Amino acid sequence: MAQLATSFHEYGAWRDALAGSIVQLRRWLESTQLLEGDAARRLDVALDRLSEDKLVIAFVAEFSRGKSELINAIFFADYGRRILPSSAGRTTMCPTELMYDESLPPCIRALPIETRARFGTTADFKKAAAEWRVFAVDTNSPDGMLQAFKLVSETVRVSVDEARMYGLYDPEDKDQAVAVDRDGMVEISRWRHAVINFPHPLLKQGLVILDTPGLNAIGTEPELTLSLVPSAHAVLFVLAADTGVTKSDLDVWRHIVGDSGATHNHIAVLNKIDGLWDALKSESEIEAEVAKQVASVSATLGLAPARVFPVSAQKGLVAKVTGDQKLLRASRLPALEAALVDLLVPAKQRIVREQTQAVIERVTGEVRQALTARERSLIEQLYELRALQGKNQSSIERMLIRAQAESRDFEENVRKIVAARVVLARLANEAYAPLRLESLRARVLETRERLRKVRLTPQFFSAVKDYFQQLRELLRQSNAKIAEIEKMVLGVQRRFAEDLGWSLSPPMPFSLDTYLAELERAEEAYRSHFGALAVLTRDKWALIERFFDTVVSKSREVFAAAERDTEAWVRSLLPPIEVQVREQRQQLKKRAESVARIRDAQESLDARIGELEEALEDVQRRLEELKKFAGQARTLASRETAASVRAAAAADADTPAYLRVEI
Ligand SMILES: Nc1nc2c(ncn2[C@@H]2O[C@H](COP(=O)(O)OP(=O)(O)OP(=O)(O)O)[C@@H](O)[C@H]2O)c(=O)[nH]1
Ligand SMILES: [Mg+2]
Repeated sequence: MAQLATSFHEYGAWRDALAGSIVQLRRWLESTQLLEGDAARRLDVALDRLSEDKLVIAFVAEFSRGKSELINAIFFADYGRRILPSSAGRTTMCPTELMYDESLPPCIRALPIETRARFGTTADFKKAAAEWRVFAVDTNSPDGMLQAFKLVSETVRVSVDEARMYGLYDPEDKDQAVAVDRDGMVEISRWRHAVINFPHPLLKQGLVILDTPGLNAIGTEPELTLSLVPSAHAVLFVLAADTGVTKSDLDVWRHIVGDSGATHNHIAVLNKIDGLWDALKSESEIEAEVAKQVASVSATLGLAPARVFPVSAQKGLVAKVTGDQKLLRASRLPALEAALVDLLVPAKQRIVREQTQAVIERVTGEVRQALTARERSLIEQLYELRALQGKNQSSIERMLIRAQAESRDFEENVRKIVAARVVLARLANEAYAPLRLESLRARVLETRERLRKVRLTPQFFSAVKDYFQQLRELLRQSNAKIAEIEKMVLGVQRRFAEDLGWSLSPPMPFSLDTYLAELERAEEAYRSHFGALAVLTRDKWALIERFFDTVVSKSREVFAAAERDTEAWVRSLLPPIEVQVREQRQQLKKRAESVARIRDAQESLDARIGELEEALEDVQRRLEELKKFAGQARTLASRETAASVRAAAAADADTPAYLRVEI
């Protein structure tokens, strides 16, 4: 973990420093009255994003492959014992998130399994704190923690009917039929989901570990497939050397790969290699055996051999607890940890960097534009007034008339911007309309109605297909309006460029394509789960309905995010022009007023020139300061962590970095 800890710490420090530089920039903008409402909002969003930044690692596998043991070995060896329950047979019964939210005391929050009979996904229930049971965790007592963490393996015995109601029993599944006892009861998890809030150093840095239960859980808790696992930054798929890749392992693998659309952040772990250690075999024989298994896993999963890590979680944990370096090396755990760092940190840093840099560049760019416009106008005024020095009253009069005319003429531009605002508001409403939750709700109701009618017939599949089709159509409608808005804003900018010689940066490129892709992924997941179902039974139906709930919840999420992003984008379009118009209008007014005062001998020409010179110096100083702040933030943002440097070097050399890490 030392490597992970160092790397995370380095990344956390980078992120905090970056946030610090944004805070500084924001304070400076505020103190110099250069902070516009929209820019302030954007900086705040960037800061929130940095403070809520999470790195999620998901552990997925069939039951008993050693997911929980691996988590214990990688993250919790310092406690000197197993913290997460790990034992033969099914152990972890519900999806478990380990994270740290400092606004809460250390605790375990658990969502009762009974909520599965009700409408709503885990994500929906996350918003309803009262539905969760909260158990305190005493972090000073490893025994107490161990006791508390046992919660994730708690089970209850319920009747087959009750299990069916929760979508946890399928009579066609032979394994499940065997599990029914003489009284017609089956054992199911007591909890639907658990969130462990725990002040572990890595969790404090924003790491989130997702431990999942094996066996069928992937099929029965659709949220894992649709949301939790695909949004993880790294997915560790665990296999065991003693079982090899079984059919059920492959089922799990296909689901996670199919659902997340790519394997770029997937690692396969071939666990329990200690089973291959054999005192009667030479080291090279064992090595050859391991290599053979790795090659076979790599071929079966279609994953590069460098992405398959043979380890012994159990021996790794023992080695760390007892400080046995030789055993630790033999467990090969450090190589996996190094790979995790090199997979996770650089990818995450790149995303955070790009997002943050874009905001900083945009905001500082707009402020620079406004300041440069002010500078230009001051220079022009100074030029004019200097030319008046030593001139008679009538030239001053002529200049006043010209200044007043220019100020009046400029009002035309103010009207133009008001008109643009009206047009934008209309177009924006047309772009939002398809994204509004009401329009989604109408489609959902319609589809649910249809599903009820076509229940248990193959028409069911076309109803779901149409549902996705309609949703995509809504996003496309909105996309078309967004393109229209962009064209309109470019037109306005062009007019200002032609009439006044302004150079304005074009609107940020924006479309809803990423959301379209997300919907496609959801549909793909749906298809891969149910597309091959030939017969629809009542119990499969319960499963499908539950999956559809998750699809609805996911689409709600997608639409809400699409609407929020579109609104933010629309809000950012006119302010840069408005700021310049306001600025110029003020300058023109001031200029006419000051020439009038000079004419009336209320102010001397020299004094006014002096004032303007001071104002010019002030603007130029601010431009310098702005450059300094922007430069600082830029340098910070582009600083690489050691893991990123390694990853970049590896990309150059075309060899995975973790192959070259010294262990
Ligand atoms: N020999 C050996 N056994 C291991 C190793 N890792 C885990 N095990 C054992 O495998 C069994 C299952 O481990 P768990 O950590 O509970 O597996 P899991 O994948 O979390 O299983 P579920 O929670 O049921 O999904 C336990 O008895 C572990 O002691 C290993 O590296 N070597
Ligand atoms: Mg487990």
